[in-house]
Amino acid sequence: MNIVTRPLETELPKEEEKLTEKPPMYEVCLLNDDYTPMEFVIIVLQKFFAMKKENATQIMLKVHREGRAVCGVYSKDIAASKVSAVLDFAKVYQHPLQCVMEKK
Ligand code: TYC
Repeated sequence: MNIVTRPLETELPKEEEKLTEKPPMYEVCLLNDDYTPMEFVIIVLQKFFAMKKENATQIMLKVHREGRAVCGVYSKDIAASKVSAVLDFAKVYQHPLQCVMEKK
């Protein structure tokens, strides 16, 4: 529908909505497993999610007890690079640590 035939009041607000829509954000989560050492997970949280040791310990324990926890919320690109960095780091040390991103 072009600008001449388009009904003014029905179409215009939708177009404006699109312009003001915020980009989606993604949660980056760590998943529990039985083999990755707790101390290694704490290091990951400090190194890649800028957590202090006390907070990193709490998040690690949440993952350990509940199966997963959110480590941070980022734009799509930053979330994807956090996931890759964590998985690469775990691979180097041969730990099976899993990290995923999920649209909020
Ligand atoms: N469950 C692991 C252990 O008992 C610790 C662990 C915590 C592993 C968090 C992964 O994301 C994780 N050694």
